[in-house]
Amino acid sequence: MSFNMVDKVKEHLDIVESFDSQDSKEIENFRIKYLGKKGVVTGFFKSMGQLSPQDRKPLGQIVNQLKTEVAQKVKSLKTHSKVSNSSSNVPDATRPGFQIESGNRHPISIVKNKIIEIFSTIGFGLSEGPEIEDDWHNFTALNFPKHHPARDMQDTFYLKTPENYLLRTHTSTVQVRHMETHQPPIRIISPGRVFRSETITARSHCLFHQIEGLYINEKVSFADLKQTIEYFCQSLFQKSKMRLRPSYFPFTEPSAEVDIYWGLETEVDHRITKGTGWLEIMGCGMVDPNVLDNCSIDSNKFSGYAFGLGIERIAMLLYQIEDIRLFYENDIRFLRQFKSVI
Ligand code: 2NL
Repeated sequence: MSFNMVDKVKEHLDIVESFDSQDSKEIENFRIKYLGKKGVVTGFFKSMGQLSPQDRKPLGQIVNQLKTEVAQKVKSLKTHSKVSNSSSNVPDATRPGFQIESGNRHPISIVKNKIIEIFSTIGFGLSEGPEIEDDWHNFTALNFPKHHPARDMQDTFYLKTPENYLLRTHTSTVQVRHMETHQPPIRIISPGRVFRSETITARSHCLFHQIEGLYINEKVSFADLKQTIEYFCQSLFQKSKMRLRPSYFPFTEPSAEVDIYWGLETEVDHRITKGTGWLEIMGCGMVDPNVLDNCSIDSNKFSGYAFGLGIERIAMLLYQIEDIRLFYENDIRFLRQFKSVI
């Protein structure tokens, strides 16, 4: 009896060897015919129960061989198979999945990292801090008068609980915290998210990205500030012509706005510089002695400069992005256009 069975299995081995198909449906039927619950292989195994132990062993071996060969056959045929064009529209679960798409660094992050890198080459360290702040670190320590308009609910987000907390409106808060806990020399830059309550138009956004810088030491002068900013503009924009215009901030005195000469070569240049060729890119100044004293730094012994810039604006200039809302939509088709080296 077992001889008969072994011969039968051998016949199947021949059939399996010569089976060929590129049609996924056909291959699947072939698999089920042999390896399915009611398939040929299972049938052989079941019938082995009635055999004597010495008959069972050789049959077991050859049925196992059949099982392996069917599995191998199915595997090799499937790698070259095509979706069946038979009437069934059951999806073929054996097809390879969709290729996983890789993401892209956000242009805001690319520009932020580039600026951090430029300042790190001249000795500036990185300092980061909380987005939820108190009045002292956001306003009072920075020499904002008690009733300064920036403190209004219209401009600043105040938290309901805990009371008297707010979302920082600039990253100077981080620098105040750094000064409170370190003595000069201090040389840091502080990138981060800042929040403004822009209630004027429904569409305006409330979140921006900013980078501020701070240098405090003995005998720091306005000339040091100017030279650092020149180095920065040259490194980021490859443009060396710049000018400083007098300005005002509560936390610096004197204060200035920095313009770079962008040029007037293209139509876009005319539009973004409003026909002047000049572009405002950042604000800066000498740290007001009141601010130093508020942060336990002796203003008779030390002086310093500070500067701040909005990353969105710089990214728009560098990449010629005309609409700021594109930064917040995370449309992969937009993001893909920016290649990061960092
Ligand atoms: C701008 C102008 C500026 C500062 C930020 C600063 C920080 C401390 C002390 C003094 Cl702790 N100043 N930061 C100074 C001048 C300008 O930012 O247009 N930002 C977007």
